[in-house]
Amino acid sequence: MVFASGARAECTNPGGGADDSGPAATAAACDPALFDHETPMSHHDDFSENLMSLQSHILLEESKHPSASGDFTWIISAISLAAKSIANHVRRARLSGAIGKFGETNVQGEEQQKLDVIANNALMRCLGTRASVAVLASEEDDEPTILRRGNEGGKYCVLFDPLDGSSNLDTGVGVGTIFSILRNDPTIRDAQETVCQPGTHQVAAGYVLYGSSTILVLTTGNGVSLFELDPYIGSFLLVKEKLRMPETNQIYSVNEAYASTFPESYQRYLTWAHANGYSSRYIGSMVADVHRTLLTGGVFMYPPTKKNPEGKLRYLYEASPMAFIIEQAGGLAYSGAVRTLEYQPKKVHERVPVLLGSRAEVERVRSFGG
Ligand code: AHM
Ligand code: MG
Repeated sequence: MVFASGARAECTNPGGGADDSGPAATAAACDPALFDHETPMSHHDDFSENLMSLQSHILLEESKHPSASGDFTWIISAISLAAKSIANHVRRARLSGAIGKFGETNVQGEEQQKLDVIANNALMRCLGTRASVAVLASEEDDEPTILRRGNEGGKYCVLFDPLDGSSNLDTGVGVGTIFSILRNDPTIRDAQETVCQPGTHQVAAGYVLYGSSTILVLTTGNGVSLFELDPYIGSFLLVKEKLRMPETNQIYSVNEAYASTFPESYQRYLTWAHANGYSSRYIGSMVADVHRTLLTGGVFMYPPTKKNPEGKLRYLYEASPMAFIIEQAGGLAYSGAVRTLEYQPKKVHERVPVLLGSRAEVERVRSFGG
């Protein structure tokens, strides 16, 4: 098998100052023995002409902007490192006794799973050491954490849902981390106000899917890139750039058990879809459902329900970053009548309705009235 020159480049420039893989992984990547195996590494053959790690990709993107300081690369490397740690915990969860409830509820009244806490700690620890991070806001924490003020170098706020869909962990279903990166305005003293920015202000957004493989999807506003974690070398490798989602597909993804309490417009759409040969796909884990929608097209919806009249999903670290990704891939995303990215949140844990997916299919849902 031929291993791409990009892999060798990793060895000569393993970190560029922002290594996310750690010495062990770098050593593994540079071990010539690894390059000689026919299997199991022969899967690289499919894209061996363009073997590029997440870190190299970000460094390359930054090099196109002469004013870029590299701070952003450090943040992505922290997320990547935390994601690898979380992926390991998720994969070994049952063996290591990490399945099950932690025994506390978070600020939103949801029971925390042990892995929610593990994932939150991993992200807090990795991002907390990055000098350019001013504020961290997590689904699992009541209030955003202020790490440093603007005059102390804090340029960015990072918001995340550490382990979305964690109530599914017992059954081995795919779960994920969702993140959103915003600029920090040093003139605003209040952390809550600082992070309450519309999605259009995002510098970057992404998610990590811990499924049959570990996938990282990222946008910095210049298209969507998809990376897959190669467990043999410990790096996220670029699989697809400028990903475009299908214009349309006859698939809807929604918890249909709540349909009788959806707004009537959604009910009318579902009745129409039933009569027109649609398929339904719903995992109940947003990252997995959105990822499938991104790749195969259709719509994902979490409308207002009787139980959650505002919608269930949180704006800042669920709806907004997913909307950024979907729009960058050519799709559309709405929260009620407003384009999700233009919504102005008022609270860190605010919930909104979500409708996102293929352009034509989202427009079709909206044509039923909402
Ligand atoms: P979580 O952040 O507490 O895990 O909840 C969010 C999850 C999403 O992943 C998913 O889309 C939704 O809740 C599923 O909700 P439901 O079980 O009501 O269909
Ligand atoms: Mg969540």
